[in-house]
Amino acid sequence: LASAFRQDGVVHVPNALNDRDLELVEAAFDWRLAHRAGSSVDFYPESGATFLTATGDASAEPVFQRVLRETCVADVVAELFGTGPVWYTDEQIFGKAGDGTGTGARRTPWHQDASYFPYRGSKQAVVWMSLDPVPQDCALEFVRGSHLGPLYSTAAFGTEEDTEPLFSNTALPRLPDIERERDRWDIVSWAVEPGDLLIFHPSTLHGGGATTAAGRRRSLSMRLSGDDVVRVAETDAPPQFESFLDRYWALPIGAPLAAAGSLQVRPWRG
Ligand SMILES: O=C(O)CCC(=O)C(=O)O
Repeated sequence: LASAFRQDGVVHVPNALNDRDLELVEAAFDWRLAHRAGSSVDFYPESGATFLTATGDASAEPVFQRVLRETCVADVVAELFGTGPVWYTDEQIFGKAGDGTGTGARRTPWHQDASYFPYRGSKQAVVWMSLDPVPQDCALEFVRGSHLGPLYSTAAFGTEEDTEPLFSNTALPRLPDIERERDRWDIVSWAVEPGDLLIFHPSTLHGGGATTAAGRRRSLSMRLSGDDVVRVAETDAPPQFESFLDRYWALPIGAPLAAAGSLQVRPWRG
């Protein structure tokens, strides 16, 4: 699994969570949803479908600590990293649902999570967990191996052109239009059941995950990092982007991310 993660930048781990684990994940999703004020965006409201996201660092919350401590999520990531401790950095939820009549929630624009954050390293993992079954034709999609290629600018989301950067003064190259030339990219995806994990490097290009008009998908992503992750200068987002990132922005360039005092989840130091 670790060598697939290193090479492809994404792995599918079926049936990793049991029913009790899933209850914890659902409680964590619900907590972030209930506390999303100030950290949440509703995209494409004109479509009638639901497409919301919210981000933050809820690692002080007991329900998040239970997911991190009691389920295998952090263990699998520790195995992928191979050596060194694992720290929690933040979480993101997506809630998507069709309008129940004719319109599904549209695709998530292609993007790389790493361009939104001021740190880089090979030991980074986004653990994406869906609380609802995701059929193949609505799957989250990844460009295999793209975490080893260029880092592109952020995607704005919610705009007419999916490759439009969120910040206009970006120094990073604009995202390629992957959706218009899908044949040129090595795109992989998996149908997913609740309990499966999709684990990807934050530099892996990913997108997709539409829902049908009758469909609904609630996902929780937990982002974790290891001991080679450092604060870098080259980043797309300005320092005032997402206040929960302040402690990372405050680090000197080159400092290990762990110096920011994130929760260490393996070995557990809660
Ligand atoms: O759930 C989705 O539609 C997108 C997930 C995603 O892009 C992310 O977690 O970065």
